[in-house]
Amino acid sequence: NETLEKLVAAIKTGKRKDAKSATATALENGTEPQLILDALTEGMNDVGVRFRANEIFVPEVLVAARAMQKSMDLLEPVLVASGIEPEFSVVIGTVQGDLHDIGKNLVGMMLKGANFKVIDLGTDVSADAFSAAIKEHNPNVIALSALLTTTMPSMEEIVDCINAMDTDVKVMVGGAPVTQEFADKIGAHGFSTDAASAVELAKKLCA
Ligand code: B1M
Repeated sequence: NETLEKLVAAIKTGKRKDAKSATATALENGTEPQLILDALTEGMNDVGVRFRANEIFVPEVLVAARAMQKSMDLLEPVLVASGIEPEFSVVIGTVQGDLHDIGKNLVGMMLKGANFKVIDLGTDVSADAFSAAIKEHNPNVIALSALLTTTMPSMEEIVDCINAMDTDVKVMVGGAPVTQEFADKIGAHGFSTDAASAVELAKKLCA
């Protein structure tokens, strides 16, 4: 699909306008939102590989992330357009010390697409902020994202704090360095490797 190839290229090179117009064209052509998401992930994965190989640096990664956000701005309403009142709610955030939000945003979007109410606390979210959000919103699920090995301890601290509260809320965790083994060790209720399986997991935790 030529449009999706253009989208992948726009993400790789951080071209915001191209990312936006390719996304708009793909949507007009009736492309499955999942295929558009796959193109975004492919572009961003390539950026990750080149960043690791020291071929590109933080500024290039940032423009790629912004191009991806432009595309996601158009994609989100399409995913959310189900119009049915959400039955379950999720509070999502990237853990304290961690500013990576692309994966978290994808998970949030997919959850909205699956008709969850999503309360997004953003990045660098403390245990206190999560516990305040539990009291305020009484969600079914808390979803924690971490992309740095150095912020995995924050994830553990937040899970400890939530598990010490008088609540039935279920905690799910994810992000590139997180494993099932780590999730089990810190007492999380679930782990998933990607945004699509995060939706399946959230459904299972709410059942
Ligand atoms: Co950073 N960064 N970064 N970075 N960055 C990584 C993560 C890194 C692996 C790159 C590398 O060096 N190889 C490395 C971490 C090393 C480690 O800890 N082992 C790293 C580093 C070191 C850093 C800095 C420390 C760099 C520096 O300043 N020296 C710094 C830290 C800042 C901070 O957070 N305090 C930093 C900064 C940045 C940018 C700001 C430049 C930018 C973030 C922009 C943004 O998010 N708004 C950035 C980016 C973009 C990356 C890479 C290139 C891409 C991450 C990404 O968005 N991937 C990344 C290298 C890589 O992963 N290839 C890297 C795409 C995204 C769709 O995937 O987030 O994995 P991901 O999400 C997936 C799954 O993991 C899962 O579903 C998603 C979709 O399938 N998932 C969940 C995620 N959360 C989930 C939650 C769930 C379930 C599933 O349930 C709750």
